[in-house]
Amino acid sequence: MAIPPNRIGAGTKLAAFTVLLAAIFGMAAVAGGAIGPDRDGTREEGDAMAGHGEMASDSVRGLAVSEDGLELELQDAELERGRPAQLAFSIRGADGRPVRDFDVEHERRMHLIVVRRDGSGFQHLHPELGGDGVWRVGLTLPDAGAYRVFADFSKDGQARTLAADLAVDGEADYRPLPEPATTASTGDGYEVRISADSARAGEEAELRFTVSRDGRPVRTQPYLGAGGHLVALREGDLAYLHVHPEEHGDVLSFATEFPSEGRYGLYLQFRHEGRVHTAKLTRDVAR
Ligand SMILES: [Cu+2]
Repeated sequence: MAIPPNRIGAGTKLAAFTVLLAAIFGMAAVAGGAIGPDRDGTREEGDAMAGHGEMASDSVRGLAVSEDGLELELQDAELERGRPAQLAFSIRGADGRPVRDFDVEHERRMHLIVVRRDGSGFQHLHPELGGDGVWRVGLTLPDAGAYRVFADFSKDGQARTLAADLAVDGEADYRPLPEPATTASTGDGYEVRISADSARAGEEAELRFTVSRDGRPVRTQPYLGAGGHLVALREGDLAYLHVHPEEHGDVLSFATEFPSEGRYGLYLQFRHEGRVHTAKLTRDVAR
């Protein structure tokens, strides 16, 4: 399952925000058509990178399944479609043993993002660490296809995102991201609106979201130590950014730096009335 580590830049911390960026390889552009989970020989790192030739190396953490001696190891890289399963994984250190001493970040020591290669089926989970050094979490994937699993954690004060592939058997029905829009529904009664300011590659952009329900503004509740969480995934290679907002209140404002031009899927998560809601929006970033 190992994808060779492929560093494309040194990590830097952007302002006071946690901006994690993992460039994911072995995922030739979804935009170019559906790629089956078991199609081999599609690991076109060079081509994939060429398409993002001016990727700002400073903001790219450039990591895949391993980085600086830490490696994400999924115990099982295949799940049965629609069947509740337990995903088990460990983070192994340079000595090959499971790491156990993680930092608490946003109230949890491990954040796990699971998403299908086309950006559908987003899940944000919080696994539990067992005494054996293995993280476990219940996971059901209703659709077939290739998924990316992002382990988002911090160790010794250093934020990391490692990612691995997970397959669900069957014929995958991949779809492109929806066209960009300024509003999205969470599917459970909330509407999210994004400010229309343009975002440019390599420049800090402020993304502002407002949440409403039945036409009335909603003030979100703190969720995992922040007013909201935003994950951005670049279409095609699923480069990953996780950003936290500047302020609480009626407007959730995220200072985000997109590493390159292109289309991104944005996943905004907020809490209201004790429940977590997710809205998905598409955003184009200009050169
Ligand atoms: Cu989390």
